[in-house]
Amino acid sequence: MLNPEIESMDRMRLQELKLQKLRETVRRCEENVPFYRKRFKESGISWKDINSLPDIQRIPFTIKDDLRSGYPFGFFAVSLREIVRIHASSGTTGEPTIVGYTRNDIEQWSELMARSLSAAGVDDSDIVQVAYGYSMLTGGLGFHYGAERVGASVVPMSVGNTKRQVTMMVDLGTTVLCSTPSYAFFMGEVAKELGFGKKQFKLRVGVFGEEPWSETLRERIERLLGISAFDIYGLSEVMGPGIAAECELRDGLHLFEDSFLPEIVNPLTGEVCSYGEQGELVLTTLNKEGMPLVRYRTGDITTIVDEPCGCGRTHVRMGRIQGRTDDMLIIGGANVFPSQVESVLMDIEGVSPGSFQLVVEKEAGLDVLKVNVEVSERIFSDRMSALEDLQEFIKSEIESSLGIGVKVKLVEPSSLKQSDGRLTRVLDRREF
Ligand code: DLL
Repeated sequence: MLNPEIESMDRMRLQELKLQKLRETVRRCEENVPFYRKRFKESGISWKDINSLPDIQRIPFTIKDDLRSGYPFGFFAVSLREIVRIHASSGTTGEPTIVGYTRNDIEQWSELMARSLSAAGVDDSDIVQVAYGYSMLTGGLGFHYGAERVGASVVPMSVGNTKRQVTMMVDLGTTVLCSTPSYAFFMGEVAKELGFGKKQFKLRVGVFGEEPWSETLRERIERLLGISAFDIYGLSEVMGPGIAAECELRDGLHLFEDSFLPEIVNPLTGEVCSYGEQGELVLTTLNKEGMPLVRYRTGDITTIVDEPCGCGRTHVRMGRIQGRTDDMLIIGGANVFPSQVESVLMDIEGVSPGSFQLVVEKEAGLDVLKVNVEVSERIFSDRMSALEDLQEFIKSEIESSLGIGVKVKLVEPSSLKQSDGRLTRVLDRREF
């Protein structure tokens, strides 16, 4: 359900509100967070100098390493007495970072999660199964509080124990599933093994995020579970899930501008890009008390559009996350993300979509991208000519998606994993 007062606010008024909140946030950081006080002083800026939204560009970025330098509580802007919850980021790109929330922050977060779930059509008649982890990560509790705020009946399953999870879904008549897209897909497969299908489920909506996924995966999950699947985005440093979410039109994720100020910057130079251009998302919190952040570089690559949406919401829309700056490869001048290759492989039978490796090398001074793809046992033992045909087909599909030439090699199942079971997705062997 749309909340017209905030979600479809006139854009001029929204900009005024953002400026007022931005000044307040910068002031809070300057007065209460020693890191920011020092940073602002060094760059000769104070909250009093912020008189328009573009003035934010005078403030330096905050990066993950800054947060690490303040581990664990160095970025808190209030005393620990006022912090009622502590979470951590997933730490997939290094050490985890700690985030603290005041009571108001939890209220705000629940409200934004309720907003996200309502945008996906969830209401108080729904049974919402939360299959994100209930842990220091923000998925489980973030969805839990939001779904309760909507008035739905919440089933706090957490992640794992999949057979029981599927059985509960059938027994309780769960109507909304919240999980990572890959776990939703896995659940669908386990359900099939248990003899359950769409007929036994009452599911109608899925709200999926926490990891990159593609339109192809969306379609596959929708078919498997008989649902409409919605994308939701967030990161714990800035709050958790509920920073941006899709509405019923599913044409981009509305980024909640009354609470966050988004910018898109060139990931290499830090220059601010105009809306519509692809770049790194940078976020400033506008309401947070416990751990406000100014110009935080998310590392996520996307675009922002500020054209009106048919749903009536006026907040800008963010495109699907295309990848992370740490994953982005520049090959012969083109930007390439592993997720693009994954998306292509997803549609091809006989290959496992996640099991591939990109190797970039220099040959005669030119960048060459090699894609090693694991194929299933059945395909691998097929005739040589069939393998060659498949290889050629994969090559042309990847080339048309990336817009550059590639070399493809099909390899045996499980051969790309290292001895610790992990697969290094990108090997950049170029010497710069
Ligand atoms: O993943 C919060 C979350 C929980 C979001 C549940 C959505 C649903 P972190 O553990 O801090 O927080 O990881 C944040 O995950 O910077 C993105 O790279 C990635 N990510 C999150 N949502 C999406 C999405 C949570 N919808 C990091 N699409 C972010 C692509 C996503 N990537």
